[in-house]
Amino acid sequence: MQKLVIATSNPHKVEEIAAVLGQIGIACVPMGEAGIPEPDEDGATFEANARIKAVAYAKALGAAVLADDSGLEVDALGGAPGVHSARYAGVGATRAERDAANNARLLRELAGVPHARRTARFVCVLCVAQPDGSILAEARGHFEGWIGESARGANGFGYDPLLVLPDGRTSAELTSAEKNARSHRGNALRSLVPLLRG
Ligand code: ITT
Repeated sequence: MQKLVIATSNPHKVEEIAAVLGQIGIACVPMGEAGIPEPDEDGATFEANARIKAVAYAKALGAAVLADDSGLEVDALGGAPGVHSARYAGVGATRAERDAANNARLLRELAGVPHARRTARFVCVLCVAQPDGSILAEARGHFEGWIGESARGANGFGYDPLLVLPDGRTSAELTSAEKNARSHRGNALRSLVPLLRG
């Protein structure tokens, strides 16, 4: 079985990535508490930030790593929160508190916007870098829906309770297998794997 280090501080990402890659014989190793300072994610695009993370952690760990930069684009907000999704409502607090504050801000920003104009998508860009900083492979995936009027569902993380899918459920109402089968991250992983094999 091949192994890949997953360079993220987000345990939900590790779980989702490990589930999809595990099905095709790639074992995922979380980077753990290696004490490596988090690089500044100051890129203007998901691609730039995925590269910043992959290169920084690959060099620091001396291993090939996979990094994930992801977020939510809302059409009625000109693509916001976009690359600022993680810190949309500010920094500090726990991950769960940040997620709740981000969701509350998003609902406030969209107050009064009708369903038809609440189109949105999750975006995930994956980047695999080698210890010398070179990029081995990159891939992008999308997950389309609408922002609901209120949060629904207890699965997943982040903005999942607010992304309503064509079948009427939110992303947080999917099982993890259902989410991985259609999500931005699942789609990006399925595009990435042939590039890694090549
Ligand atoms: P790392 O940078 O350490 O990987 P992070 O959680 O800070 O962890 P990002 O900078 O890529 O990751 O920010 C992603 C943001 O988008 C964050 O607010 C997530 O909650 C949200 N997000 C990403 N994927 C998501 C998903 O599958 N479902 C719901 N929200 C998601």
